[in-house]
Amino acid sequence: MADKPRIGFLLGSKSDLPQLDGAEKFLKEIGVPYEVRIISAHRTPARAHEYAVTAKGRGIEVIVGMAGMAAHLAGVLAASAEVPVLGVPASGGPLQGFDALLSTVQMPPGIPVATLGIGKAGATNAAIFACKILACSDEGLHQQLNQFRAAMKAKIEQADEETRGTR
Ligand code: RP5
Repeated sequence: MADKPRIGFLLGSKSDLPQLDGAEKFLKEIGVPYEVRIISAHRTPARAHEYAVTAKGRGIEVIVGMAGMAAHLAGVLAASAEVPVLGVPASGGPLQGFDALLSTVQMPPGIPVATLGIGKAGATNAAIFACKILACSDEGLHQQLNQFRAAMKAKIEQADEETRGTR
């Protein structure tokens, strides 16, 4: 039986899915179980509310809401969820995600949404940040994140060795 998901990714549309590639790759590599749902604050508001209020009871420790255009998904989830909510403005639409960035990041005081960057990079950082929250009470995951960081450092150092003096 698959492990119970600890992180819930909610996307406002199936068209947002390709922006989740890096986040899923990271979570699979680090071995943290997660789930992905397509739930819209505007098109399926009842589902969004139900997900938010039942998440903690199902073992979800962090929710990531990712949506584009006049995206209010993360804010709507944060309104009723007991667990921390991260927001990722999806890129696309006439304003390329700038609209989603403003509607996600500028929450009125009292209902915070920790907002990451627009699009793929933001989604990947949301996955890493969600793991860092989980790692506050999970020493094994904490060590894995340290290894992830060490591997990134080694990669940049190697690139520097290979490049230095060649240009
Ligand atoms: C948002 O509207 C979605 O998250 C998506 O980024 C955008 C466009 O949705 P589709 O028309 O592609 O379904 O709610």
